[in-house]
Amino acid sequence: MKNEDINTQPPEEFTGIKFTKIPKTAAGIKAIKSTFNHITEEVGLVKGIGLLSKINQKEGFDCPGCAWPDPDEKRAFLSEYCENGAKAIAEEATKNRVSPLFFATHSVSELSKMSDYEIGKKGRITHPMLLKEGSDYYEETSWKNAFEMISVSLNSLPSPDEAIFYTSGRTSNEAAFLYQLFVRQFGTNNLPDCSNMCHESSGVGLSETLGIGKGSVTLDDFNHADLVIVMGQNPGTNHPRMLSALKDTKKNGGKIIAINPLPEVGLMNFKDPQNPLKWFSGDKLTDIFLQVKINGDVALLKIIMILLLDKENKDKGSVFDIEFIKNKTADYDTFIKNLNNYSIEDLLPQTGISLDQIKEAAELIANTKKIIICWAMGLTQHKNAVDNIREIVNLLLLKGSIGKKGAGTCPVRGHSNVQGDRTMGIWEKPKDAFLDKLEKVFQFNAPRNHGYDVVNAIEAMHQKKAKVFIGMGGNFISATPDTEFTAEALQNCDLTVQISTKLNRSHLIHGKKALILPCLGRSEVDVQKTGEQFVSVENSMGVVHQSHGHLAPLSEFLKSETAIVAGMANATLKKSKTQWLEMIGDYDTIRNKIEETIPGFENYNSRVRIKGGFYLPNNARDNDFTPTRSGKANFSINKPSGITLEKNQFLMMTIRSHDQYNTTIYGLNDRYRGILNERRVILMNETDMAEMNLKKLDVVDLVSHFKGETRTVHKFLVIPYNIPKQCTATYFPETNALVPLHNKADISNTPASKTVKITIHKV
Ligand SMILES: Nc1nc2c(c(=O)[nH]1)N[C@H]1C(S)=C(S)[C@@H](COP(=O)(O)OP(=O)(O)OC[C@H]3O[C@@H](n4cnc5c(=O)[nH]c(N)nc54)[C@H](O)[C@@H]3O)O[C@H]1N2
Ligand SMILES: Nc1nc2c(c(=O)[nH]1)N[C@H]1C(S)=C(S)[C@@H](COP(=O)(O)OP(=O)(O)OC[C@H]3O[C@@H](n4cnc5c(=O)[nH]c(N)nc54)[C@H](O)[C@@H]3O)O[C@H]1N2
Ligand SMILES: [Mo]
Repeated sequence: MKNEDINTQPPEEFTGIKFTKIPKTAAGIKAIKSTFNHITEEVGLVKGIGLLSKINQKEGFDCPGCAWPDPDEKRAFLSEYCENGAKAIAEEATKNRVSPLFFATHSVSELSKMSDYEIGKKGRITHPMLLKEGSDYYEETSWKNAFEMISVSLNSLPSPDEAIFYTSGRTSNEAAFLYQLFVRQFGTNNLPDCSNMCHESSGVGLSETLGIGKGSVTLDDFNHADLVIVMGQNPGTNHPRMLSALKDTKKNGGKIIAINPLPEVGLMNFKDPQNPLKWFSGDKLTDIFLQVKINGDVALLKIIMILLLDKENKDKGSVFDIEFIKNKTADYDTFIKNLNNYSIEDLLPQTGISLDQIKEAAELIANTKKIIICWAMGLTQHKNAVDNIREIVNLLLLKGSIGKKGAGTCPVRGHSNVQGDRTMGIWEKPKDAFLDKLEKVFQFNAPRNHGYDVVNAIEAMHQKKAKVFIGMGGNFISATPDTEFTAEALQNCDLTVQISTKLNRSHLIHGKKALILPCLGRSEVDVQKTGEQFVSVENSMGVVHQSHGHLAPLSEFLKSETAIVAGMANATLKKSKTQWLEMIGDYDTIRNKIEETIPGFENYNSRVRIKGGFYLPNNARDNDFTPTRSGKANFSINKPSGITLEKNQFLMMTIRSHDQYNTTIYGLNDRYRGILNERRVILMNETDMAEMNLKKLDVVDLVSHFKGETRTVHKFLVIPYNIPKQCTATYFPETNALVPLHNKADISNTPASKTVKITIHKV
């Protein structure tokens, strides 16, 4: 089989677009209907209801949908799920199977011609599978064989740094801890993870300014906030349970400001699906909507802070928290001096918002004391993404809105254990203190050189500096930028290994040899030597808690991720002093080692058994900023994006539809944006369309422009939409091929998937 026979991207075919009225509110009855449709179709109704009743219950399993926390206290039956969480569960508990017979009758090249939606619907993988060199068909193999092949490939590399070990963010603490231990005993820090493409910019910006790369708020803070600002986030689709927290803020008299290029339905209004009395009326959520241009956030925040400073200068102490600034922060004067260099007139055009509206928001901010700022990918995936985050911190510091009840930072994480994986040491840039401890507990010499992150890993494989790729979950080819380049990188490898639940495109874009290692999902029972095990995860607010599967595993050939790591390590590391196979007999022994290694996990095994789990230490929450360089919370100097567009150029953001989980496409509808049964669309401003002579449903090609290079994707339908001028939106992964690998954030190296310069060409 030749690489030319393989499709690296979804087919350029339309699926039959339909439109529906954009709803005024999110959730409500339609969400419940959609939940039950997905559950019934994939799982069957009776089993499906049983499953829903276990999601996010204290004795149940952690929803793989997102990292939004569960209430510490009350959790009613069937309460802690949402439409999209239920879809995530339905995907995992699906009746459909990808068996050895399926692989014998479907070649890799044939499967690659399908859309991601079709590939995903094929279902769960049941057996370990091997693709031999030159073959177009995966064949069944044994676990022993698979582990042996991995061992031989890894051990024949001239240097351990020629292997790459990716992690997606669903992996449990126990599996992640063993995985990084295996990789470091093997001898490398090449541990890129999905976080590199996600909240890396938040981690970098927050660590520098506040001394911790995680958010500071707890769920209860939403009950006490005067104001919640939601920036660059679409919670109605991606974190639906967050809407309940926003509703609580409103109930207690707080206000909400939304900052987004799109008037996302879930942010504007909400019907609580768990409160039938509100199914019809709904709650208004957003009080002030600032429809910012893509990447206009630093300019907007600067205008707000200039207005606040004006007011403060007229009446000292009326707006800023002077005590807090004096006692707890550093570099205030430098910050103010720099702010004075900017003029509202220069900044305003970059925001696309009227000054009156910004004044209204500034007035609200001036008059409130307890502010929470929430954000997600709309801020982290830009060239100046770290500036975005630090500028948010500046605003919070001026207001003293950190380290107190009802106030603080809230980067809303994506994958359900992405934060926990980092805590466990899945990081290409580990701190020395962590490695020192690891060496002591496990008696080996840990590698000290920093490893590859996602972007550098792709580069290394492309340059043939890395030859083995192992993916612990995720879908590397479809999640990463620059699809064609990344495909070449993966195809350069000698061996690619994917540890997966479901079939995806990364099984089809492979190295010379490839393995698929099928693993248990969250919802399934995990039995080891000492009996049934549970795992633990950390949510977006630093609560560590149990996750306990209930369903019978779908095939006797599945292994838990933890057991797969132990199997790989045991086969590969001949001289390891770690008792890999014994450790997985009882996950308590792994947790004991985590406790020995990582601060904050004292009495892990007993505290994780307390219903609801326990909070990890968080210095920013405790109003303690000593871990920073200055020992205080740091003001910082940040710049507006400064992006310039030539005539007929547009900025494109690649976003999620309502019916997808990252690269897993649940369905073809984006109900909250009124677009049904089609993903190959580009949302455009109507005036821009008129100037370009484009009409609704015109077919266009999209060309991205970066440092003289161009990249093209074909056949997209133009949709007029309420979006600022010169801004456009498309769905990922269909347009990832347009995102240049080197179009990335400063410092955090996160692909700038929300600021892609494009031109639009009618075909
Ligand atoms: N159902 C479902 N849930 C999910 C996921 C999923 O795919 N499906 N993915 C999970 C993961 S891994 C993550 S990281 C999160 C992602 O959650 P989100 O970050 O909400 O996801 P995106 O669709 O990327 O949405 C980005 C939002 O930012 C806005 N935006 C884009 N550019 C800018 C900008 O320059 N400024 C501002 N202010 N706004 C901007 C967009 O209009 C959009 O509303 O969700 C998690 N939860
Ligand atoms: N253009 C563009 N690109 C983006 C983004 C964007 O906004 N725009 N967002 C980025 C973000 S925020 C993220 S987080 C990444 C996501 O990147 P990834 O995490 O790599 O991608 P996912 O689509 O979440 O991975 C889905 C696959 O994970 C496997 N899987 C599911 N559950 C499990 C499990 O329990 N165990 C194991 N071992 N495997 C499992 C299934 O086989 C499934 O096919 O994508 C990034 N890419
Ligand atoms: Mo993410």
